[in-house]
Amino acid sequence: MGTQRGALVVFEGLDRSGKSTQCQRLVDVLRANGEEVHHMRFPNRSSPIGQMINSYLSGQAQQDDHAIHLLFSANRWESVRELEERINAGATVIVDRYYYSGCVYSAAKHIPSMDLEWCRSPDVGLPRPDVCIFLDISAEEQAKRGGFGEERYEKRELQDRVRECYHEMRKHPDEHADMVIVDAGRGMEEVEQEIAEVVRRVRKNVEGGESRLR
Ligand code: DGP
Ligand code: NA
Ligand code: NA
Repeated sequence: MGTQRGALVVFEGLDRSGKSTQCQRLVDVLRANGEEVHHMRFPNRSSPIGQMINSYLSGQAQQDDHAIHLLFSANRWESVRELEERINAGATVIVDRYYYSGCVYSAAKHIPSMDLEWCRSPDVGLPRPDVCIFLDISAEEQAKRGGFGEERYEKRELQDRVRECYHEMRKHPDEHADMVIVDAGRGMEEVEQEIAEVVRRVRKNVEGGESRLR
């Protein structure tokens, strides 16, 4: 009998949604329970491609919008073997941003030659997660949480369009995988508990063979 594979859990959300904090807390809680967990985040800024992305996001470098889109995708593809190996070895793999971000941040630019379908295509074939936990936050709550950082996409108008694109993606669950929406406008612990509940359920489905990676 082979090793039971682990679950692939993706977190998505707007900037300032508390996504990275929640991701880290889940990783910590599972590890404290003695679970095998592998934490990844995209963009992975440590590789040469990731360093190009980092320069772009920080405003140090310019890139054509199509070119940067493909670099973000390549940055996921260069980690796919690591991701699959960890899952197959039985670890729960928790990923902070994935191809959903790849779609929506580019589609939100409203460039005619970059519609949602074009934006999705370079990521087609990446392992489809067992769950995508979408941390939803209203524009009002996002504004209350204080100013955005300095990075390229942290601007009110673009964030509103990103929010719309995420909701647009949810209407096509077959193509884009199911999202579980979590209201991230609440207190940290409430959000954390709901996420823990979702992850428990998903892992049970994986163990029972009811959730298949595609
Ligand atoms: P983070 O490190 O999670 O704050 O993400 C950095 C920024 O990059 C954030 O504004 C979201 C954006 N982003 C993440 N993945 C992608 C992607 O694949 N494509 C594009 N265009 N933007 C992305
Ligand atoms: Na950010
Ligand atoms: Na983040």
